[in-house]
Amino acid sequence: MASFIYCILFPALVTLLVLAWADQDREQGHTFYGIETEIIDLFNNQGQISNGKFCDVMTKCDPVIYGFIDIEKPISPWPGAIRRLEDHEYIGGHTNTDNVRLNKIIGKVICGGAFNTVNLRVEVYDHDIFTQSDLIEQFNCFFVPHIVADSPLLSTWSETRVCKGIHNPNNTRLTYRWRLHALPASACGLRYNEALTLASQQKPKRAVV
Ligand SMILES: [Ca+2]
Repeated sequence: MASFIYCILFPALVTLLVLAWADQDREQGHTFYGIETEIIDLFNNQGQISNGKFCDVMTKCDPVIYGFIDIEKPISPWPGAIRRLEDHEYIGGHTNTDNVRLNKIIGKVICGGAFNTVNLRVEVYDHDIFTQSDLIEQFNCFFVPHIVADSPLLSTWSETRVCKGIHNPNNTRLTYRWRLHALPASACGLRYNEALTLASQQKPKRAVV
Protein backbone atom coordinates (compact mmCIF):
# COMPACT_ATOMS: atom_id res chain seq x y z
CA MET A 1 0.00 0.00 0.00
CA ALA A 2 2.77 2.39 0.98
CA SER A 3 4.62 1.73 -2.25
CA PHE A 4 1.38 2.47 -4.19
CA ILE A 5 1.10 5.87 -2.46
CA TYR A 6 4.74 6.79 -3.02
CA CYS A 7 5.19 5.40 -6.51
CA ILE A 8 1.87 6.20 -8.20
CA LEU A 9 -0.53 8.33 -6.14
CA PHE A 10 1.97 10.93 -4.93
CA PRO A 11 3.58 11.63 -8.36
CA ALA A 12 0.08 11.82 -9.89
CA LEU A 13 -1.01 14.39 -7.31
CA VAL A 14 2.13 16.45 -7.89
CA THR A 15 1.52 16.38 -11.66
CA LEU A 16 -2.09 17.53 -11.18
CA LEU A 17 -0.98 20.38 -8.92
CA VAL A 18 1.65 21.53 -11.43
CA LEU A 19 -0.89 21.45 -14.28
CA ALA A 20 -3.42 23.40 -12.18
CA TRP A 21 -0.74 25.96 -11.34
CA ALA A 22 0.18 26.29 -15.03
CA ASP A 23 -3.48 26.86 -15.95
CA GLN A 24 -3.85 29.48 -13.25
CA ASP A 25 -0.66 31.09 -14.53
CA ARG A 26 -2.12 31.36 -18.03
CA GLU A 27 -5.39 32.74 -16.70
CA GLN A 28 -3.40 35.47 -14.97
CA GLY A 29 -1.84 36.47 -18.25
CA HIS A 30 1.51 34.70 -17.97
CA THR A 31 1.87 32.64 -21.07
CA PHE A 32 4.08 32.20 -24.12
CA TYR A 33 4.16 34.53 -27.09
CA GLY A 34 5.80 35.17 -30.39
CA ILE A 35 6.42 38.81 -31.26
CA GLU A 36 7.02 39.73 -34.88
CA THR A 37 8.15 43.11 -36.14
CA GLU A 38 8.60 44.21 -39.72
CA ILE A 39 11.13 46.91 -40.51
CA ILE A 40 9.65 48.47 -43.62
CA ASP A 41 11.33 51.60 -45.03
CA LEU A 42 14.46 53.55 -44.18
CA PHE A 43 14.59 57.18 -45.33
CA ASN A 44 17.75 59.27 -45.20
CA ASN A 45 16.97 61.86 -47.85
CA GLN A 46 20.00 64.04 -47.26
CA GLY A 47 22.43 61.10 -47.10
CA GLN A 48 23.68 62.10 -43.65
CA ILE A 49 25.29 60.31 -40.71
CA SER A 50 24.29 60.93 -37.08
CA ASN A 51 26.30 64.17 -36.69
CA GLY A 52 24.73 65.78 -39.78
CA LYS A 53 27.75 65.28 -42.08
CA PHE A 54 27.34 63.42 -45.37
CA CYS A 55 27.95 59.65 -45.52
CA ASP A 56 30.26 59.85 -48.53
CA VAL A 57 31.62 62.70 -50.63
CA MET A 58 31.02 61.47 -54.17
CA THR A 59 28.40 58.75 -53.65
CA LYS A 60 25.29 57.99 -51.62
CA CYS A 61 25.25 56.11 -48.29
CA ASP A 62 25.95 52.41 -47.87
CA PRO A 63 23.50 51.55 -45.07
CA VAL A 64 24.00 48.43 -42.95
CA ILE A 65 21.05 47.73 -40.65
CA TYR A 66 20.69 45.73 -37.42
CA GLY A 67 17.61 45.06 -35.28
CA PHE A 68 16.84 43.89 -31.76
CA ILE A 69 13.51 43.37 -29.98
CA ASP A 70 14.00 44.70 -26.46
CA ILE A 71 11.47 43.56 -23.85
CA GLU A 72 13.85 43.65 -20.88
CA LYS A 73 14.88 47.33 -20.89
CA PRO A 74 12.63 48.87 -23.54
CA ILE A 75 12.61 52.44 -22.24
CA SER A 76 16.26 52.57 -21.12
CA PRO A 77 18.72 54.64 -23.15
CA TRP A 78 20.73 52.81 -25.81
CA PRO A 79 21.90 50.09 -25.83
CA GLY A 80 19.09 48.94 -23.48
CA ALA A 81 19.19 45.14 -23.19
CA ILE A 82 21.70 44.76 -26.06
CA ARG A 83 24.78 43.36 -24.34
CA ARG A 84 26.85 42.05 -27.20
CA LEU A 85 27.16 42.65 -30.92
CA GLU A 86 25.80 39.12 -31.47
CA ASP A 87 22.50 40.13 -29.82
CA HIS A 88 21.80 42.24 -32.87
CA GLU A 89 20.11 40.64 -35.83
CA TYR A 90 21.54 41.58 -39.22
CA ILE A 91 18.77 43.10 -41.32
CA GLY A 92 20.60 43.95 -44.50
CA GLY A 93 23.42 45.80 -46.24
CA HIS A 94 23.08 48.10 -49.27
CA THR A 95 25.47 50.16 -51.34
CA ASN A 96 25.14 53.64 -52.84
CA THR A 97 21.59 54.36 -51.70
CA ASP A 98 20.19 56.74 -49.08
CA ASN A 99 16.66 55.31 -48.87
CA VAL A 100 15.97 51.55 -48.64
CA ARG A 101 12.83 49.42 -48.90
CA LEU A 102 13.59 46.69 -46.33
CA ASN A 103 10.42 44.69 -45.54
CA LYS A 104 12.45 42.54 -43.15
CA ILE A 105 10.75 40.61 -40.34
CA ILE A 106 12.44 39.76 -37.08
CA GLY A 107 10.74 37.84 -34.27
CA LYS A 108 11.26 36.84 -30.66
CA VAL A 109 9.96 34.09 -28.38
CA ILE A 110 8.65 35.30 -25.02
CA CYS A 111 8.90 32.54 -22.41
CA GLY A 112 6.16 33.39 -19.92
CA GLY A 113 6.09 36.42 -17.68
CA ALA A 114 4.24 39.67 -18.24
CA PHE A 115 5.42 42.53 -20.42
CA ASN A 116 4.10 45.88 -21.45
CA THR A 117 6.13 48.21 -23.65
CA VAL A 118 8.32 46.67 -26.36
CA ASN A 119 11.12 48.51 -28.15
CA LEU A 120 12.29 47.37 -31.57
CA ARG A 121 15.77 48.91 -31.56
CA VAL A 122 17.23 49.48 -35.01
CA GLU A 123 20.78 50.67 -35.65
CA VAL A 124 22.00 51.88 -39.04
CA TYR A 125 25.63 52.39 -40.10
CA ASP A 126 27.23 53.72 -43.25
CA HIS A 127 29.74 51.15 -44.45
CA ASP A 128 33.09 52.45 -45.70
CA ILE A 129 35.76 50.33 -47.32
CA PHE A 130 38.86 52.05 -45.97
CA THR A 131 37.63 53.59 -42.73
CA GLN A 132 35.48 52.54 -39.79
CA SER A 133 31.72 52.55 -40.35
CA ASP A 134 29.89 55.72 -39.30
CA LEU A 135 26.67 55.66 -37.31
CA ILE A 136 23.72 56.93 -39.34
CA GLU A 137 21.02 56.55 -36.70
CA GLN A 138 19.73 54.60 -33.72
CA PHE A 139 15.95 54.20 -33.70
CA ASN A 140 13.53 53.42 -30.89
CA CYS A 141 10.37 51.79 -32.25
CA PHE A 142 8.00 51.51 -29.30
CA PHE A 143 4.74 49.61 -29.11
CA VAL A 144 2.45 48.08 -26.50
CA PRO A 145 1.18 44.76 -27.91
CA HIS A 146 -2.46 44.84 -26.84
CA ILE A 147 -3.81 42.33 -29.38
CA VAL A 148 -2.72 38.70 -29.33
CA ALA A 149 -3.76 36.07 -31.86
CA ASP A 150 -4.35 32.44 -30.93
CA SER A 151 -1.83 31.25 -33.51
CA PRO A 152 0.70 32.66 -36.00
CA LEU A 153 -1.74 31.98 -38.85
CA LEU A 154 -4.40 34.21 -37.26
CA SER A 155 -1.99 37.03 -36.44
CA THR A 156 -2.61 40.39 -38.14
CA TRP A 157 -0.27 43.34 -38.51
CA SER A 158 -0.69 46.62 -36.69
CA GLU A 159 -0.90 49.88 -38.61
CA THR A 160 2.41 51.19 -39.99
CA ARG A 161 4.23 53.39 -37.49
CA VAL A 162 7.25 55.68 -37.46
CA CYS A 163 10.25 55.01 -35.21
CA LYS A 164 11.99 57.76 -33.27
CA GLY A 165 15.52 58.56 -34.42
CA ILE A 166 17.62 59.77 -31.49
CA HIS A 167 20.55 61.56 -33.22
CA ASN A 168 19.33 63.17 -36.45
CA PRO A 169 15.52 62.84 -36.36
CA ASN A 170 14.86 65.69 -38.80
CA ASN A 171 16.71 63.82 -41.53
CA THR A 172 16.19 60.11 -40.87
CA ARG A 173 12.94 58.17 -40.78
CA LEU A 174 12.14 54.47 -40.29
CA THR A 175 8.75 52.75 -40.52
CA TYR A 176 7.68 49.48 -38.87
CA ARG A 177 4.72 47.40 -37.74
CA TRP A 178 4.18 44.60 -35.24
CA ARG A 179 2.01 41.59 -34.45
CA LEU A 180 1.75 39.15 -31.55
CA HIS A 181 0.56 35.56 -31.30
CA ALA A 182 0.38 32.78 -28.72
CA LEU A 183 2.96 29.98 -28.67
CA PRO A 184 2.90 26.57 -26.98
CA ALA A 185 5.07 26.34 -23.86
CA SER A 186 7.25 23.83 -25.72
CA ALA A 187 8.42 26.70 -27.96
CA CYS A 188 10.30 28.23 -25.04
CA GLY A 189 14.05 28.18 -25.66
CA LEU A 190 13.69 27.76 -29.41
CA ARG A 191 14.81 30.24 -32.03
CA TYR A 192 11.91 32.25 -33.40
CA ASN A 193 11.72 30.44 -36.75
CA GLU A 194 11.81 27.06 -35.00
CA ALA A 195 9.01 28.19 -32.65
CA LEU A 196 6.96 29.33 -35.62
CA THR A 197 7.29 25.91 -37.28
CA LEU A 198 6.29 24.18 -34.05
CA ALA A 199 3.28 26.46 -33.51
CA SER A 200 2.02 25.98 -37.06
CA GLN A 201 1.88 22.21 -36.45
CA GLN A 202 -0.27 22.53 -33.31
CA LYS A 203 -3.93 23.24 -32.69
CA PRO A 204 -4.41 26.90 -31.65
CA LYS A 205 -4.85 27.51 -27.93
CA ARG A 206 -6.43 30.68 -26.58
CA ALA A 207 -4.02 33.14 -25.05
CA VAL A 208 -4.76 35.71 -22.38
CA VAL A 209 -3.02 39.05 -21.94
CA1 LIG B 1 30.05 54.73 -47.23
